[in-house]
Amino acid sequence: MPNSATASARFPDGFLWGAATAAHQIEGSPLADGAGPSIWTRFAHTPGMIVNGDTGDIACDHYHRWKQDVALMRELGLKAYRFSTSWSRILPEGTGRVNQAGLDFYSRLVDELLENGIEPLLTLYHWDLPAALDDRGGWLNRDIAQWFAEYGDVLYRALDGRVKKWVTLNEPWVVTDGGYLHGALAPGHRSKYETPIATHNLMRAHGAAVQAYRATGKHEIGLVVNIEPKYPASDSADDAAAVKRAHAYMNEQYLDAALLGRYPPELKDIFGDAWPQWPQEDFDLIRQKLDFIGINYYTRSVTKAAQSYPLDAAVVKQPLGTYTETGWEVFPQGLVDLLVWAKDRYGNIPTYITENGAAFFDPPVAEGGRIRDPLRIDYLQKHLGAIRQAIAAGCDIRGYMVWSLLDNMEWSLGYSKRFGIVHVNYGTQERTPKDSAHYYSKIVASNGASLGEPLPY
Ligand code: GBH
Repeated sequence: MPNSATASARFPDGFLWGAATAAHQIEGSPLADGAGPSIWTRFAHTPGMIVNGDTGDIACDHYHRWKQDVALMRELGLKAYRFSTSWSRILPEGTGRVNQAGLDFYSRLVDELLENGIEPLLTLYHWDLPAALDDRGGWLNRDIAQWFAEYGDVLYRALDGRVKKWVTLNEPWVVTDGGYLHGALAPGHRSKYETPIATHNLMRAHGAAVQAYRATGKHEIGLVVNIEPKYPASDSADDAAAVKRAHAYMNEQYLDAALLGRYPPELKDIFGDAWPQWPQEDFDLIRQKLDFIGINYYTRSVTKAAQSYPLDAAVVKQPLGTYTETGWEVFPQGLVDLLVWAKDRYGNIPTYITENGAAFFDPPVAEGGRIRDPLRIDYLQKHLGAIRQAIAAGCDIRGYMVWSLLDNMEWSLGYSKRFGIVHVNYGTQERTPKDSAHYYSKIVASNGASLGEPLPY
């Protein structure tokens, strides 16, 4: 497609510009006001699991500073805010008794957002499973589909109407790959046998929560997945096969289940005797009509065949590539490729980019409170350009949420990596918008028109 066509293409009217966070990464006070512990509270307090022994006990203290954080979003002109609710604040045992104080916290937050003209997007599950449910098998217990639907129902009844965009799960791939296969994330298991079971129960829970939403909710619900396009390291048949496996495992597995009612056949080759046969009625539960999908995009991977457990594939570092502080390659074209792929495979379902962003080392706060983060600005500019290209190619993209509003608790990397467009001083809890926040703010105000302007460096 000619560059002139993409350069003149505009973002659609009403494009939803926002920022994203997740409960455990910013709130702190995980046990306040009657909340039960989650697997992340437990994991972070298990020695050796998090870099520097960090925990989410204080994080960004958003649990107390939510009002000022909403004021900050308003100053930046954000039109939307994607956040997640903590299941064990609302249902301390995961099921049964509702903790009203936990529910009230989110109800106040939603009211404050609406009063400031910011649309809430609520994610039910961003990885912080109630510890009480983990004690009953967690994602390995088939009953979790009902537990999750019950939790969703409590929130739908309390907030639907005020919240009009709901997300069931954030990145089920990360939940199982990190939590059940490689063990770097809570609950820290390492089992090829458990992984497909956890995946399947996540997808059944997703389906059950959508079903419950249709019974009471009147607005929109969808699923958020992380997608990383896979490109072959060479033109060998072995590398092509490795790409197919990696792509099926990470990218097709969840959307195929949710939207097509099946898993890609490569999964059987990957998991071998650990791959179960599932009854057809499970897929009838999993496959529900969705109002939208959310895609989180950070990077691509160039993939080669290699001995690895259980994928037999490895990522090849690119000698001329640019990498962020988490070691992920900056590759905006991958976002165009994946959005076009998703449109063609799943039928152009309304799509939000629900996360995109990068960790870079930021210099200390300079005089005048300025934080120069040119690499993050460059990252945002290139990825927003990619989205504009995908829109020009016919993809139905409705909005963009930068990851993240605030520097925050980067899971097992603790506070060592900063993804925020707003800097957080963890000693004082002072928030300072970085240059990227001011840059993004202009983009939001101009509905993307300022993207064509020269960068402020
Ligand atoms: C998201 O997941 C999470 O939703 C969010 O909570 C988190 O803070 C944010 O990203 C930043 O990490 O090593 O080159 O093979 C990110 C999903 C999946 C993206 C694994 C990077 C590995 C790339 N990630 N992927 S590579």
